Amino acid sequence: MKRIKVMLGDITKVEADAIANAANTTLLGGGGVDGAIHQAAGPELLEECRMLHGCATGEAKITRGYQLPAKYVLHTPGPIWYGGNRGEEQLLRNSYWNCLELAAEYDCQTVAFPSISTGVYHFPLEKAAPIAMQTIHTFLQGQNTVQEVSLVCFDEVTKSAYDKAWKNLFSK
Ligand code: AR6
Repeated sequence: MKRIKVMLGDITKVEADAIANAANTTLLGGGGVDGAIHQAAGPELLEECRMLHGCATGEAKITRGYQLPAKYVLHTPGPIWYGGNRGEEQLLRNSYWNCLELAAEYDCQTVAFPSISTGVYHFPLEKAAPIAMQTIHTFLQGQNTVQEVSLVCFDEVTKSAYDKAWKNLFSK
């Protein structure tokens, strides 16, 4: 039975086949969850990232997880929020979707995401959570490789937004 879980936690500690990284287009590290993932994975992650020559917003690239409990990292630069008229919502959908397509291609059954774009990139949380939830749900319905997707929220406010989006999708 495929399912979507919302949890509070640190994604660098999650034992999934793949975790997503809210990266930037250079793929060379940064702050927030990106910094935490590079810190926990060790320097080999940056070495592999250097060979990828960046990534466009909404696209995704995969690396190994090195010292992380996760086998793979799905790096995706989410959109920077400019007010909503620059295709931000579609780009956020693309980030989730393209990570999941890569995960399926690499035979991952369990995937964990942070709240992409809602930190430094300022995508409004109340808009981002339903987009993430709907995109993951639609993807899961169309394939049989990925079985469980976790949204790993770093704070209670973020968790409440994803809990609400989950309820709106599943308890009707
Ligand atoms: N585990 C789970 N979530 C986390 C963790 C963690 N260890 N650490 C932070 N978060 P952000 P963005 C949450 O800013 O908005 C970087 O510099 C955080 O609380 O990390 O997509 C990149 O290099 C927030 O809820 O990502 C880019 O330049 C969420 O992760 C830029 O930031 C996303 O916040 C990307 O910005």
